[in-house]
Amino acid sequence: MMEKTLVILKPCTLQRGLIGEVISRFEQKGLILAGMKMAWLSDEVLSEHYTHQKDKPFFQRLKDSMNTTPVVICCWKGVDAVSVVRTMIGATNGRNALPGTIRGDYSVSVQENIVHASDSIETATVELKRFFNDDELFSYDPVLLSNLYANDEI
Ligand code: IDP
Ligand code: MG
Repeated sequence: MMEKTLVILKPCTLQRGLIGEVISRFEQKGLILAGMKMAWLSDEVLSEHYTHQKDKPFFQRLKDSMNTTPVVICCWKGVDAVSVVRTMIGATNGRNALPGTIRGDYSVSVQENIVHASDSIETATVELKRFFNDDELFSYDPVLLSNLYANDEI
């Protein structure tokens, strides 16, 4: 199924000059860029975004790290995009993430792990609403669609 998923390029990625590298990985895979912006996330938004971690000892430190700089927020589209992106980013802890994955190639940390990506279709829907207004997500004809997918895949 054609899906949209949310990716946040974290402050560590901005500071290390890896924004272009990471965006290139998704582009080269064949994912379709449906939205992109820069934003400085507030503690309130981060509390909502990381609510599943609110009882963890690292919760405040994680939020603080996420608002040391602005972040780059993307919406990527594709068949099974949610699971494709999760597979591409690798395990949460960069030290365990396999080489070839984004975290495996660029991170040695569990917290400073380059990207956030939605972990399910339901989460993606909620997270895209959290970070994008309707008019900030774009639908257009990717000219190479027939080179990315067979007819029966889309
Ligand atoms: P995910 O980003 O792979 O989906 P989650 O379990 O949803 O992982 O955790 C959200 C974020 O919280 C991680 O990306 C990471 O930055 C941070 N995090 C998770 N576990 C730890 C930890 O044990 N220590 C510090 N930060 C953590
Ligand atoms: Mg998660």
